[in-house]
Amino acid sequence: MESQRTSAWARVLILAAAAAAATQCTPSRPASRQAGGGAVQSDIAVAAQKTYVAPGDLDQYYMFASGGHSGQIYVYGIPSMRHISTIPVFTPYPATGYGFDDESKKMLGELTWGDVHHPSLSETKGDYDGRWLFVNEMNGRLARIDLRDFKTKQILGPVANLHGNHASAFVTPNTEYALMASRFSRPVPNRPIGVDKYATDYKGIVAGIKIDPQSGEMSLGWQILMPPFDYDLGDAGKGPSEGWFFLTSYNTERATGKLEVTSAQRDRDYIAAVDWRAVEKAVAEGKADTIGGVKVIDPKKVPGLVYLLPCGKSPHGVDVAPNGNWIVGSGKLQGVTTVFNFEKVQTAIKNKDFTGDEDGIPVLKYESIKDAEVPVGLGPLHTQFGTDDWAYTSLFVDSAIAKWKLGTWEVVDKAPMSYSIGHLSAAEGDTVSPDGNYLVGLNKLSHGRHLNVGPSQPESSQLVDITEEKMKLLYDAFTEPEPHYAQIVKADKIKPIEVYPKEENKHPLAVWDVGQAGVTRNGRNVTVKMVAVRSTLTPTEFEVQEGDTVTVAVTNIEQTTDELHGFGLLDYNINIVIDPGETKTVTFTAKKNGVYAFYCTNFCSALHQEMQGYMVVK
Ligand code: RUQ
Ligand code: CUA
Repeated sequence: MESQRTSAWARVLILAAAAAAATQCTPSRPASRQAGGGAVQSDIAVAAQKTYVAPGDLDQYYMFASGGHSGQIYVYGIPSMRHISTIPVFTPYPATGYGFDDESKKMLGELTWGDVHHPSLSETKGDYDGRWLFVNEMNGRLARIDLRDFKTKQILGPVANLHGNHASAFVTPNTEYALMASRFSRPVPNRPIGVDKYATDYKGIVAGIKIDPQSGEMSLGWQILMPPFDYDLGDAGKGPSEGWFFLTSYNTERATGKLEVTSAQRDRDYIAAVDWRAVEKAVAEGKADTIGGVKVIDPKKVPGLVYLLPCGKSPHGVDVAPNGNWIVGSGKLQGVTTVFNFEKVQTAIKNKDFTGDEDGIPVLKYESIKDAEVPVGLGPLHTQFGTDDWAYTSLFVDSAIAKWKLGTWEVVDKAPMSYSIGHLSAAEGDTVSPDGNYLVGLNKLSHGRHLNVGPSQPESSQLVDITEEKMKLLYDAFTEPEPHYAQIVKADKIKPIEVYPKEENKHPLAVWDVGQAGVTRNGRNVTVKMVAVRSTLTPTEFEVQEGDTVTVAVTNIEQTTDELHGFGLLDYNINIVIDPGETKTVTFTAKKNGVYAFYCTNFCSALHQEMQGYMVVK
């Protein structure tokens, strides 16, 4: 087994080396110190200077990176690549008390694990507007983070009918919808039908999640019943293609079992093009059925909503270019990436230029809708965009980034990545107006780019300078596992608050005066209204009876930024953190009689160690 694995990787590496040798362009990167020489040293100096953010200075960009199956979002500054914050989303995080207080615990529900893949910043007219960040999760959920305070405010789902939400969140250019789709088909509604009926009785689902333009509140929009393919990635159309969603799919063979063989039979799979405005209209006209509480449209009964664009082979990423007319689809088992022309797609639809259908969904003729097959290299996955029509495609097998030009389709440069790049993210690189400047390769393996810590090697992402003709590697950074997609936004677009203003705190259990702090009892329910302010938690002691249901509501009455307090209760698995101006509650059952200490867990002042008290259980 072990030797088989090694040889597979050896093959990948040989391929990568051969490809690197074959390319005309010598990728530039800071040479290692061992290479010596004046010019080399100055290259390193240039790279160092470009990433060095001096003490007191701030980064130019925020990068929001998915944390994969850690369930979290990690925030980095660019160009320093410093990890500056962790936003807990689908997984408890004691550092901020997330998943311990009543509210976030309720939001997480039964699941304390999530698999985050694609962060999606809210947009206005196709540009990031700095309001919210939406993130998908494989267990059929979507979360909204408010960028006013970098906190998770809503988790929607698990959404009915849809299994394995990977092609998500990808909001529309004016944040009307976020996308969801099933990677795993199954019977809809879910019921125990054997896998032998997969091809006929299992269904895929593509869903539009409605977003309230004022509050950002997400609600179930609609779903489309799709053939049982694996929907993999998506993107929203913009400009001329605004109003459409594009989704790659693999396993259009409708195969089961060993997919690495059974799903790689066809030369072409599909990109599904969904006219979401038409879907919205059809749903409003009552053409949907309600399944599992969601409006579901069957395109066999309602034609004109979905079309299939053939795309080779086992496509992964699909990315709409800034001008909205080019749709780049990358077949991960190919050496080219395909560029489709949206105008041609529209013409083909009008002329019924179809080659067949899948469960009633028309398949467009490949030759009629493609503009180019760009020879980017082996294993193309994702494409990001820069200024002046530059496009950057990640190559997993080649372990490199290819730079090419939209319109001329010329590949002009390749930069090696260490190793096996997955996603890549350019500064505002999926908006209508990319910034250029920086690109980050989010690598799947790191192979010794950091100090050795054992069999699980630290993940590595690489910062690349894209201001010049040749891409230049600037920096290797540890990124929290498991990095998938990331988005990079100009720092001045994000305007976080300093404190929660007192006037905005409408919590029914908030107390703003230590004189009002105290304990009330209602039958077996005890409520402790507690005030946290440097350097006391008031009341400093309280008594309850064994078996009581106890709610501790802590208000941090500080109005100074960064003055957080914690409430940790020993032996109770409780730690909540309260930001200045916030009230949070935690509810638990007083167990075995005895004395239990509580204390402030967030270092807040010179007398932080004194910020402690006792709960006596009688
Ligand atoms: S995927 S390495 Cu989960 Cu976005 Cu492409
Ligand atoms: Cu309050 Cu430490």
